[in-house]
Amino acid sequence: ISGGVSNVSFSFRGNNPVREAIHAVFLYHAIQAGMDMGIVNAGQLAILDDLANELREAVEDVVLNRRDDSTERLLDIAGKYNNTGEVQEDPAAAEWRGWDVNARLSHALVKGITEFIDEDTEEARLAAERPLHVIEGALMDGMNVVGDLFGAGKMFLPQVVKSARVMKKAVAWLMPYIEAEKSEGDINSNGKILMATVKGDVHDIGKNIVGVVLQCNGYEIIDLGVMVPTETILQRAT
Ligand code: B12
Repeated sequence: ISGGVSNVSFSFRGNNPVREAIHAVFLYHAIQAGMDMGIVNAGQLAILDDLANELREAVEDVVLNRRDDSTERLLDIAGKYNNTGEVQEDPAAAEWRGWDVNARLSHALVKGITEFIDEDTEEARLAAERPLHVIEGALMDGMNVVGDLFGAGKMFLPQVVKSARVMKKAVAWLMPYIEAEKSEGDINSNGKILMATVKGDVHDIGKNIVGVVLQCNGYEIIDLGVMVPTETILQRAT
């Protein structure tokens, strides 16, 4: 059993203390489980017992898949470890709460902060003409910032997963208001629409929004979900 060990920590590029901790923990457990050749940068390998307890425990939770919220817990503390391994406090932590609502929504999406998303989305909704405009405006703008940072290698997949959760929470807040806009007399179906995200693709936030909007406009939606093989889509459509 062999492999390049640094692959397991690739999503933490730019944060060497966390990467080295992941390598140390992974090697320790993988060797016990039978790994007999690992490609490692020996000069950059942390000693397992030298790791801060908090970091080691969070990394072990991820590597051993011990908890459902392992990713969040590691992400929460990862930012505290700089290149010297010292714990840093973020002085600007609360400053963003004073910003304008669009900037706050964008910040929450980029940083993956769910704490204030309901109240901020509500504030944006009250200021908007229609609830859908909040999605099409501030939330999409924020997601595009996330996409650009990710595309540029400045944000990593676990962080984008957190952004997606923030987006989903904001959209969930707006959904009842979007549904409430449905015209009362719309009893007849305008037709059926089959929706799916194709095999290999998990991006479903946009699809789900489109599904609800179409439903509100009198269409009957058959949503097959994500990662749907072509044959299944064709079978269902015929
Ligand atoms: C959130 C996100 C994720 C989340 C998805 C969570 C989820 N459940 O959806 C996670 C973290 C899982 C993810 C994973 C990956 N992602 Co991603 N992700 C994004 C991100 C940042 C936002 C997408 C989003 O939700 N936007 C908000 C919604 C509301 O907008 P939307 O999707 O565009 O939908 C609107 C319209 O497109 C349209 N629409 C959408 N669907 C439909 C359907 C119909 C019928 C109609 C009419 C209209 C319509 O209406 C919607 C409302 O306006 C984008 C970047 C971006 N700016 O889009 C990258 C992005 C899409 N991801 C990208 C990549 C590369 C990946 C990964 C391959 C990364 C990796 N190395 O593993 C994986 C793929 C995993 C997989 N197997 O699919 C690339 C895709 C590049 C490409 N063109 O192929 C992007 C563009 C980022 C980038 N710049 O590199 N990702």
